[in-house]
Amino acid sequence: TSSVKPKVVFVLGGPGAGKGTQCSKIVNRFLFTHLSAGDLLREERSREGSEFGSLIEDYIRNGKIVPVEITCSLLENAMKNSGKSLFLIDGFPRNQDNLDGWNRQMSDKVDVQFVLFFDCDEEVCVKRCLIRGQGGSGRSDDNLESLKKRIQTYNNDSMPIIKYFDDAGQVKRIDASPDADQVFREVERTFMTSGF
Ligand code: UP5
Ligand code: MG
Repeated sequence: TSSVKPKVVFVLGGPGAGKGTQCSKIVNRFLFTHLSAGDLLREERSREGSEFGSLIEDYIRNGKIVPVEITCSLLENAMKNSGKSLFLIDGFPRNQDNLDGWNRQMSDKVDVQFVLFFDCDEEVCVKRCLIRGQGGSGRSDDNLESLKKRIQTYNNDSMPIIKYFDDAGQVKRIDASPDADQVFREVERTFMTSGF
């Protein structure tokens, strides 16, 4: 076992801000492994024999945040199974329960480098998700009703976590409203100036 802890960058921002899109670009350019908490939950939802399938679907459709024990274990297992040591954790932690659970389970096992925050207007976020839904994303939460709940959860529960990290000087903010390539130029600059 290595004595060097895995390094983590948290990637946060509203629904549709572009977290997944930018993480793919980061992975192509830097030596990071991308772990989307939402993708891991959707995978677990459809896993044969999962005891959490219907719970996860209910939470996702209603834009609610799944209890941290489930999400954090999926993240920890994915980190272990990857054999890698440099991670983008996309879409987590998104409320106080997530942050507390992470601190209990993971904070002494990994080093969090910074928080990459994709800042994007609500209307832009909603529009992007609706367009994606119309294109057949298959996501049960890419509809107006779920999006209203996702936005509400983001404003009420996730923004305070971003504020907490910002007050601790850990946030690198990116304007996520330009086109994806333009956003990535800022992202690339951020990682380079952070030594990656
Ligand atoms: N797009 C991307 N960038 C663009 C740009 N610059 N200009 C124009 N279009 C752009 O992008 C969304 C869409 O916009 C795509 O079609 C893309 O092409 C386009 P994407 O990169 O997918 O944005 P992202 O921020 O990843 O949006 P996503 O919908 O994945 O965000 P959410 O945070 O809502 O979704 P997530 O999968 O993280 O979570 C879903 C649900 O899972 C949550 O609501 C919650 O119920 C549950 N969850 C938990 O309970 N706990 C967790 O820890 C995580 C999730
Ligand atoms: Mg995503």
